[in-house]
Amino acid sequence: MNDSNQPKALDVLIIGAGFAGLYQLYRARKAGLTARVLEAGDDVGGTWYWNRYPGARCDVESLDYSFSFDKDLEQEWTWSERYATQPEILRYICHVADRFDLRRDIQLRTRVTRAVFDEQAKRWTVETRAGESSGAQFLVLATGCLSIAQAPDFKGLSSFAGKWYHSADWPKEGVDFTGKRVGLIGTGSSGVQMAPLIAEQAEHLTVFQRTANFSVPAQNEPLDDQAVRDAKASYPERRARGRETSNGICLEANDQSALDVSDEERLREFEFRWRGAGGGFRMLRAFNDLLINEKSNEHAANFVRSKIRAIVQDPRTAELLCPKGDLPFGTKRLCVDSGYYETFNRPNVTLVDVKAAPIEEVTLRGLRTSEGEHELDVLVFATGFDAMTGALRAIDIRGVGGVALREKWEHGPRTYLGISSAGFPNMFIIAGPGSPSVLSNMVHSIEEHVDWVTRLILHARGSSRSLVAAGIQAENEWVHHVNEVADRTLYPRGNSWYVGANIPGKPRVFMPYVGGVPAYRNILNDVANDGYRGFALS
Ligand code: N01
Repeated sequence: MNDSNQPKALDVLIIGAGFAGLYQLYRARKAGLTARVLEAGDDVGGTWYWNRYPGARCDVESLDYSFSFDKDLEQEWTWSERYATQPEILRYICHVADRFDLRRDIQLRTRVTRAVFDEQAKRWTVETRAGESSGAQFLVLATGCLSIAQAPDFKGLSSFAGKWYHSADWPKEGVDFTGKRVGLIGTGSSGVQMAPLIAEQAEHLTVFQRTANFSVPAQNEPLDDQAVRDAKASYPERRARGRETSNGICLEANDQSALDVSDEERLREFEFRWRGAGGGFRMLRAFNDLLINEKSNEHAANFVRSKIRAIVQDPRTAELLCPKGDLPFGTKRLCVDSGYYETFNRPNVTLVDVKAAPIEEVTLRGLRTSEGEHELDVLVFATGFDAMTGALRAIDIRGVGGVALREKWEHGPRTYLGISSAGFPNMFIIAGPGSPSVLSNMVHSIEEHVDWVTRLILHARGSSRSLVAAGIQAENEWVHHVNEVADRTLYPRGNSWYVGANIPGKPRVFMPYVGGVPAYRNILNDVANDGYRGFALS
């Protein structure tokens, strides 16, 4: 940041120092561009900096959820578990920042509040909460898809005598639940991951569930020396296989319909994917039509329900934990857990149905539902995020003619390829709405976007163009395509954050691109080979 408040002649200004911002900085530097990152946190890491709650780990296996751009980095870093914990992922991200000497171009503790495009100068100027400003020709929004926490505005929260925490803003020093009566609100991925650990420590854990979600066991395990050696020796093949799967993760897919096999065969496949060799998102690949065919989907849903009933000893609790109603399996982000359902067999854990008896208020001593008061010492919100658009809308972004992105996106996000938005030239979004993003291995999609955006910038520079602008027709066609592809699936049916259903008043739009990683890559390649079709370079 400059001292005199005058915009600096920077090529690329990047907002956010998570996986996306770090890689964009690395790639820009390699391309000979001057670049700088502004980051709100007091260290790098993005999602993995903020989400420090007990049990936080990635639901994509570490060998996939890691950078592939540097072969030496792959060889020198050793993951200790199949699914890395948050501290291990954060250590990895810090290692990347140090190893590639990225920190000298990262300004921490800097919250960007506004970004304005100057049509004359063809440059962006950003302003920060501290009142500083900085400018660059290109603006890259590496602000993350799940970075604006959503804490419900419960009546009475300020009167609560105990402490409360949100999963996405967890204290660095941790929280000691020993001897405490803890109330956990939210049973998505975060709640499902933290419940078993809180239950082990707390005197009592009350889980307040509004909607039962599907969860499958991670089947996490340590990676022993042999597994690590094998993985390191086969990284190129693993990455290549991953890139050819619909979500960019190296998982075995079964290319059969769930309706084309016998009951025994179907059960065998589901069991295989639930047990030791399987686990996690493998369940979504058990058959090729689980997310497009209602009947196939119902088979998977019934299988998971049967598992819940077999694990949870109290039949009433088991029934409450079984997802019901119009929630096709996997259309809300599938939770990947380690002992979630088993937790409800502990004598110190209670499940409360807050759909039947809604939360009315937080009181001095706890939380009141329509059925009565629960006395609690600590409240934990695992209530999610204003996903995909929240971090972009949190910045007052002004494009051509002073138009605000917030206004343009009033009825839902509109992008060309999930990368650019018409009227906002020289601005790029990494893994934004309209791209595979959260439906894919984020690290893979981030690398793909950053590489593509950097090539586009170099292409513009190489042909002496200073302005890169997505066209409105190309954008309209892309938005139509994103919706059309989503509507061929069961995804839009789930009341999930994928459609903004968790944020009161948010327009219901299926935000990520469900066409799959390989198809999307082909489109990106075609657009580039066609002279960046749909972009005006001037
Ligand atoms: O948030 P969520 P999350 N009263 O939105 C409930 C990623 N992630 O932080 O379903 C009562 O999924 C809400 O209930 P309902 C991953 O992509 C990844 O858990 O709206 N309850 C729901 O149960 C994930 O999908 C990892 O009825 C209220 C919960 O809060 C995404 O982040 C780990 C409520 C929110 O679930 C978000 O996950 C963690 C209210 N007023 C997160 N408001 C891994 O990699 C909300 N809820 C494993």
